[in-house]
Amino acid sequence: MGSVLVTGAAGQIGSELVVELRRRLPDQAVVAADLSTKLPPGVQEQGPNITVDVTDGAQIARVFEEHGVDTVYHLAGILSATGEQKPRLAWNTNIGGLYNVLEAARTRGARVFWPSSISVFGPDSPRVNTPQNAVMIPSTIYGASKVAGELLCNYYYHRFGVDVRSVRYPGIVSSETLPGGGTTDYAARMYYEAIERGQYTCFVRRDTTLPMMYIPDAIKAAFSIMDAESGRVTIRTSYNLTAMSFSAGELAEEIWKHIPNFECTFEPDFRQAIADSWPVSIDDSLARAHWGWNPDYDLSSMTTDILRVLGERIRK
Ligand code: AKB
Repeated sequence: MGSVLVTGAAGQIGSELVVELRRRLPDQAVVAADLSTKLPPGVQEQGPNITVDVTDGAQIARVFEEHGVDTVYHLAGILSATGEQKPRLAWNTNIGGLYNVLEAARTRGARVFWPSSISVFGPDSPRVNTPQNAVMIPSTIYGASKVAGELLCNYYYHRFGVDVRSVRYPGIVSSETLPGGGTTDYAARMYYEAIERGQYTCFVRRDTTLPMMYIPDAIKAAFSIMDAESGRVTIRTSYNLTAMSFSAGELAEEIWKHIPNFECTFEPDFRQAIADSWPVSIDDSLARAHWGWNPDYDLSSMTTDILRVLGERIRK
């Protein structure tokens, strides 16, 4: 039995995915890899953990070889807001890194999970209930790297038979590790600041509505598509995926139900234009039909759960 490699293990999804994988696969090595040497305690304590630069193809090939990797969750990447400030870094990391991972996977016959994003869509895509095959002309370098990445995955599947599977994540709301450098970060941050300080200045307008998902559902989606029988995963670019859509104002109102003194103000910055170019809701019927996608959380149940989890952590 080979090992499972998770790149971006210190990140928002990686830090929780590693813990879940180690719980699911007690007899298999789950190798947590990140550029940063600072891994969250839950990941750090269990091991094996390694430092990896995904843009270094020789290093990636060596890691696959040394650890006998047969499955990789390739999560390392630069998100939309940081991408606009550092476009070259975003392209090199997101596309160079994916290319290196797909090459290593091809050589070793490993399976690959790679996250795409709603950022593949742009101002010309229909914004409501955006279909799987809507026009994809994004306005960010991050979105461009996700479109190119989807095509690269599709190419490696059809040309070399690499079993690569992908979903287009919406904004992810997490409690363990807060997101960094994204446009949808305000959602997780609003919960955190509501508990920690009772006050938050949101960087998008009150009426900004985006597709979102609670982290347990994001992890469930990764496992569901990876567990699905190969023949059911007929889309090898990436699947549309969602759980809920809400505006920043609706999110604040949901938090007020639990924390009546919470103060939220709205001061849009450059991330507003990015948010305005993305869908407000997503049609994920193909993910539901092909491999049984079905999220567990809506805005109300997510809010109850995350405020409990964050409250317990902050009180400790
Ligand atoms: C971002 O905001 O950049 C990401 C995404 C939607 O892909 N969370």
